[in-house]
Amino acid sequence: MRIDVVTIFPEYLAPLRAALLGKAIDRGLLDVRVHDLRDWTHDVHKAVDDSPYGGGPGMVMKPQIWGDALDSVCAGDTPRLVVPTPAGKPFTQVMARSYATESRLVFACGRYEGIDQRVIDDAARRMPVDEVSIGDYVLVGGEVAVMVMVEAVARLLPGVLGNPASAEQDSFSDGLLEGPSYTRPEVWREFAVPDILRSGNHAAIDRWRRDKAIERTFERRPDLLERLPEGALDKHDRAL
Ligand code: 6GU
Repeated sequence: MRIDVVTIFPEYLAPLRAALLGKAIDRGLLDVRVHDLRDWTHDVHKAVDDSPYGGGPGMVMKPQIWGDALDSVCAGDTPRLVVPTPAGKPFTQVMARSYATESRLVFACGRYEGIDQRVIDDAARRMPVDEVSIGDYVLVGGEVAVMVMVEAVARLLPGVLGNPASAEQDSFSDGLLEGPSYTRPEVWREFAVPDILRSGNHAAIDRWRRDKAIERTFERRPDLLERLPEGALDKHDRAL
């Protein structure tokens, strides 16, 4: 998969080349290209923003520069364009799975009060465009949101995770939060590992893990239980 990121802070995206994603890049599973938006400016000041029509605080990113940048980065291709914004639709694991099937993603990072809307409307005439938020809080710009989304997508690409079963067992893949995990020692600071996990009875262990997942989801994210597909809970689950 190829991922392009256009930003006025290219150095901010450096962590994408570290750790697991760095390894995926080195192994050729992922091609990440970060572009400096200011490369498409024409004036000596390399200005990328201007005051908003209609007044108000903050600055809006200029359409001409973004238009040229996206024309150049998307040239001859139809990638999916993702524009991070707190006003976007919420990013979810379902979207991460869908993005992981694309051959190309282009992320357009806005700063200030955002990008002139016509940039998004124009791009949408030629390619699929998503304005996406990573949660109900406000960041300074889209860069960190891009890192979040790229990490969520990249770990789903074939070969990126050492053990593909980890992606299948994630919180959210069955619509429930994952329950607690334990490793050695058996007792630590007076806390013992639950006996059942050492019983060797794998059917009972699976049942216990599912019970814990349901309890945790009920306590922390009751909204997720409401949204489970019909038939996702069996009789035992519903008795909890
Ligand atoms: Cl995607 N961008 C910005 N700037 N703030 C956010 C966000 C995105 N998602 C939540 N807050």
